[in-house]
Amino acid sequence: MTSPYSPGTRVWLDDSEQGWVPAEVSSCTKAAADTFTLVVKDENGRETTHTGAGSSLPHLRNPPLLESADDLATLSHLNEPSILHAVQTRYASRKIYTYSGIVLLSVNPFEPVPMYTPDIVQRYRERTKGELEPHLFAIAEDAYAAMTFDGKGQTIIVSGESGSGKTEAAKLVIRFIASPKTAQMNSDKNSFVEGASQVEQQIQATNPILEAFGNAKTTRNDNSSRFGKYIQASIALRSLLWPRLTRVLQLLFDTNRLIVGGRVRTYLLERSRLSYQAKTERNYHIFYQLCAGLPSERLEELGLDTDYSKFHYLNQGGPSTSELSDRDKFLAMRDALGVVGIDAAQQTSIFQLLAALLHLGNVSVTQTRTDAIIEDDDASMLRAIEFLGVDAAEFKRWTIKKQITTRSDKIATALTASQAVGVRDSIARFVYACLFEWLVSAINESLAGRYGDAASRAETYVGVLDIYGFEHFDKASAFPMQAFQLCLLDRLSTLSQFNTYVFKLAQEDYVKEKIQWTFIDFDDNQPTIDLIEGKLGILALLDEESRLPLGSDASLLQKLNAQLDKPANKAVYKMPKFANAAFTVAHYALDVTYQVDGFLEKNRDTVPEEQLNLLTSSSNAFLREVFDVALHRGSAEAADPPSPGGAVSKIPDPGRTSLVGFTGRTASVKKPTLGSIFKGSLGTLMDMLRMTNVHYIRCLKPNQHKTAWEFNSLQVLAQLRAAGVIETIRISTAGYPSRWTFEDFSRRRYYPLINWREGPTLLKREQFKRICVLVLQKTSINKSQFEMGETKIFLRNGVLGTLESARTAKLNAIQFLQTNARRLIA
Ligand code: AOV
Ligand code: MG
Repeated sequence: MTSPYSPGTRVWLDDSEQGWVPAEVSSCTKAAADTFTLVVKDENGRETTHTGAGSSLPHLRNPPLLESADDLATLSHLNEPSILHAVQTRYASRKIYTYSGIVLLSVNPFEPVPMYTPDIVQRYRERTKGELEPHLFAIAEDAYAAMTFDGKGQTIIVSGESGSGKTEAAKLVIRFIASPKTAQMNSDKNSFVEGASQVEQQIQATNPILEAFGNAKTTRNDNSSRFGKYIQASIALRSLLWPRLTRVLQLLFDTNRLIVGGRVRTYLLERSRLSYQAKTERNYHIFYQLCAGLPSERLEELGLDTDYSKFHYLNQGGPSTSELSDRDKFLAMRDALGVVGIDAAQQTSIFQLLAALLHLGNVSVTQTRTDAIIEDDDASMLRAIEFLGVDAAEFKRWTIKKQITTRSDKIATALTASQAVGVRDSIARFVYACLFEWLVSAINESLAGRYGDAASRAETYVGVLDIYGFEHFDKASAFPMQAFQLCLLDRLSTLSQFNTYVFKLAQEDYVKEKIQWTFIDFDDNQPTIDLIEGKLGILALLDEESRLPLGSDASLLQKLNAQLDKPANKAVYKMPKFANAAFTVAHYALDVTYQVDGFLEKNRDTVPEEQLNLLTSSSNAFLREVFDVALHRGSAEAADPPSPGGAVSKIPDPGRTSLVGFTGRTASVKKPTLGSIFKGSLGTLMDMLRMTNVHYIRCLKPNQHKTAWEFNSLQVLAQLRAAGVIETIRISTAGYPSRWTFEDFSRRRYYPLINWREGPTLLKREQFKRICVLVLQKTSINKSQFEMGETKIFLRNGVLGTLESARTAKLNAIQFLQTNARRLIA
């Protein structure tokens, strides 16, 4: 075996600070069969010696031509340092987007970049992905084109850790899709697009609303999404009669991007934030917006104050240091409410309900030796119950007492102060979660679209999935949000469709070019999925334990260990050595240790029955409507327009499970736990993803301090690994990562490598294919390393690097000859 190394070969050396540093081989000797000794000099002239075989030797560095390639899949040497280097070099020259096969990598710039202006939107319209610089608009256009072509629904999945830019990316994609084809777009990203149709405006209006109610400042992101969302824009294909012909016509004339409606799904809003915020974090933006944005007379009516530190639910994180302008956001949010048809009266009711929650949080609970006490004239309680429309005595009673039903009797027993505070907070969380559901439902009603001539249209859609990024690892939010995100990643990595999709594009080309091709197998993540979602998996055991009257976190852990800590699960389930109330799950992205304390309570997260009855029979008509919609979400869905049949009309509904926690008021209905809601929404989401074509945007966070243009290599590397970027490229490059047309390969690049006498004649006769063969022969490239198609040449990973070095050597030699010849003549 010959060595890929020789003096001058460019390589990467491990470095504890930067990951890797560039270096060059100064000598290479054979130590034994397949084993070589390399002397390598790094950038700073430091020399090191390495002996080994294969991958234990330093990674090869790509030729300069490829080092900052648009698409990492075209890298000749596909190794971690080369991938990291490409992303980093591009970022340093202000290129935040890089393709990685079918995935778009996006590195957060942490400052506004002039990349989303109306003219850039227009530029990416109707262009294919490779034509222009990598951009998320190209991914959106790609999805749009695929949808127009085969009528199939499309999903763009945006993933990445907290603060990496998912929500911004999702917004931009939606803006690209829901903006008029030619009209001027307003470059101010927070205002609506001029010339946009009503439905386009409504789709865009969902953002300021959902962000106000579902985003909050966390330590990692000033505008962190605390819920998952899937927004889809429904697009009409013209006629059902001749769908194929219509599609062709549409491709030809693409006269209208006719958005006829939209739909929003949300997943698992973080409820704990309503009553508890960690240091430096905030509650949901809407509360601060309200305090900053309402006119003073309205504030007074609601008992609110611009100084929100008076409210327990707003002051636990300490003084707010958010730079977000709450007042401006409030105005934009209110306009957006108007756009989706939530009128002034409803807005007033919403604000009153929010004020009620803040007062509720200030209800003071004290304790006698045994019992919890709330004073009858507690001003906060009086305000809260006034706005909630419930009876003071009843409310008070069921906050400080608990009803126990025995076989013959109902007995009220006293709660402790901390238990009573627990009840108080559970009410606030419950009402807020219902209000959020109501908003989503109101938005969907307005987005349901105008189906005047529905019969003549087939409908399909482009959707964007934006979930919360994981955090490292705040106990308060670890369950269930974190688990949901990680499980979704687990599922995505296994989703067979994803894998086939990776290959699909490559495969199409192979078939077209008549290349031999067999499928490759790869590891999947099924063991982790079974561990969590299986019949006797973590969620099932958690649910079982939650339903036992005497269930506890400790007994849950015992059950988990008894059931899951066995040899078959060795790789995915672990009992940590030192933490004793915890268990560890090997997720796709990383191992996570879950602390069990509070698990059961979080999973149950329910309001006492008596309080629920009180609330649902409130004298506040708006609140009753909120419960009605939230608790019977299924019925709100029934208002959807009928789908007009045909292959594209079966849009599964990932949101049908009510996420609030109750499916009905009748006692016979089992109250779903968070765990089962979680499992349900994950399942329906996956079903939907399976039915669509999936496109991926992976966001990367270049540093933890949100500093513009600062790139921390080790942190980015960790994210690339966790996201499986390298694995994905490996799979997608297992075939032939480089493909060139015969002409590009021969005339444009490697023509210098063949015999100088033969070249010109062949070029003249346009024998490009013949030149390709000659180049490969000349450079002794093994037959297994390439494949000749009908019009293209396909190269295995690594071949391009060899060719590039040979070409450089040849050009240097020619230059040397020329210089010397000139000298001789002179
Ligand atoms: P996330 O959605 O991934 O976090 P965001 O999309 O909220 O992250 O981005 C965080 C912040 O990064 C934004 O508020 C912007 O300041 C900045 N940012 C992101 N993308 C861009 C961009 N393309 N151009 C300029 N600035 C950008 V979380 O929701 O916390 O997981 O749960
Ligand atoms: Mg977000």
